[in-house]
Amino acid sequence: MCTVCGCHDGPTIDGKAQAHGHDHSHSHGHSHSHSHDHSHDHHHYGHGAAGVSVPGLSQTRLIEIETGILSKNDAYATANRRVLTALECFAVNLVSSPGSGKTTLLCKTIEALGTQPLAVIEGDQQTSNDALRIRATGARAVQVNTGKGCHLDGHMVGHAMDDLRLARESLLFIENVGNLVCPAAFDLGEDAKVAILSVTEGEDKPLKYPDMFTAAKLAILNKIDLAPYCDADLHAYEANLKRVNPDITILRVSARTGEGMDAWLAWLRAGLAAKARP
Ligand SMILES: Nc1nc2c(ncn2[C@@H]2O[C@H](COP(=O)(O)OP(=O)(O)O)[C@@H](O)[C@H]2O)c(=O)[nH]1
Ligand SMILES: [Mg+2]
Repeated sequence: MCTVCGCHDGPTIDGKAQAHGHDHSHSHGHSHSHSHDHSHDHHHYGHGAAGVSVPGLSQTRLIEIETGILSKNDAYATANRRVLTALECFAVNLVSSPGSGKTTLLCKTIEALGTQPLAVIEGDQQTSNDALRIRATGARAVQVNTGKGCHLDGHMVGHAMDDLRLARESLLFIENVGNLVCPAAFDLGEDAKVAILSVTEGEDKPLKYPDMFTAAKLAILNKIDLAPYCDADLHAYEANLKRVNPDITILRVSARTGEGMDAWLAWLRAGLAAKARP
């Protein structure tokens, strides 16, 4: 049970409960702020050494819990990474808020990649909608439903990878649960987190959710076809992304019109080539 956001176990893969549960009680950074014109003593969530405040739990205990959860996750992620390296697979973890266009981009990417071997792991709290959308392109996909969970973890992805029986030199796309907070903290064994930020979300989102954009190697600024209709300032999006992560690569894309897709496909192909053993 998550001490902060209430998410807990109960994941299924293609509707089936996972073969064995794992005790997964984690705590991760989560803060809120509120304006008030009165003064009293109270917690400001997100303050303190643990970066979070939970009534009844000390900062030391919170740090112990978080460290335990993340180190367990890291062990699963390391095992996944070993499998991916042995298979010379390039894996990307697509992270974003809900509705930024992850599944649409994936479907267009799969069509554009043609015969390139690939597979997809879909993460959502409920429904198999996205796995069905991916399978409609002819690609293999498994759906992980996280139930109350707010992110995929290394253990779920390991099971899904087993189900997919990945081909050598293939691409693995992992579409994480739509959430700009929690997935940032969880390594899945991927080669890169790719943050999708659509131009309808507001230029300040990298500043509000810096962990996600710091964790990502690549940011896709999606839905640029809509930029003229929502007064989106693409330079401001890019400046804010660079402010939280000066090393981030940014690509302007429209999954709808196909603009920018070539650069994204080139980025994927370069990643795959870099995984090949000499
Ligand atoms: N105009 C426009 N709409 C897009 C684009 N990409 C996705 N969408 C739309 O955004 C909505 C959410 O897309 P979806 O792929 O389900 O987002 P996800 O929740 O991140 O997987 C759908 O209505 C898509 O058709 C884009 O580049 N331009
Ligand atoms: Mg989706």
